[in-house]
Amino acid sequence: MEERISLIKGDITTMQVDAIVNAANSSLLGGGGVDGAIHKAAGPGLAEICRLLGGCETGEAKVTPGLHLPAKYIIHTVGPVWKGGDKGEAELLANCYRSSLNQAKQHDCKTVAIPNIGTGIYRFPKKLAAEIAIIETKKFLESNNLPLTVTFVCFSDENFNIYRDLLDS
Ligand code: AR6
Repeated sequence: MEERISLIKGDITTMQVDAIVNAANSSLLGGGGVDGAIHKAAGPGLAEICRLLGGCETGEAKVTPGLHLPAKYIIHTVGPVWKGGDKGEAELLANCYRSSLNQAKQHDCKTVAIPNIGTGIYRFPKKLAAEIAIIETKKFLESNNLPLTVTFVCFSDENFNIYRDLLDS
């Protein structure tokens, strides 16, 4: 299992993988954070394609081509806005990982990179989000042959350190 999960600190838009995951909003029309960076790097064609998808529910995931990105596909998922923890946020975030990895599998992706969904503008607590990300990814990889590898891409030192400690333990 260990060799199928890796961790790096960096910008997900530069990842040379079959698919990157985007932390989008339910309109899928773009926004700030990693979503803004992905739309900027993929080019204006991405918003045009996303407009045709009719939005996305929280916890679900939809796929577009990567356009100008090195990645072949972008898997857009919508994390929950953190409202204190008693609004099903943890289960919704787990659904983001399940749906995204399932889409990767359906699209025959061998390599996938995932950012820290929900932990920016949506304010999901970072440690809990990392625990959910790692548990759900391990579970999925244990019962599926694809994707072969998942790379967690952390933009901040804080998230990188949280993931490193959890993956080491
Ligand atoms: N590469 C990797 N990770 C990044 C990058 C990047 N280039 N840029 C930021 N991050 P956020 P959310 C990290 O706010 O909390 C958007 O407006 C960032 O440090 O992007 O799910 C959407 O349209 C943080 O750890 O996503 C939605 O409206 C993580 O990505 C809303 O934000 C997620 O932070 C979604 O909020």
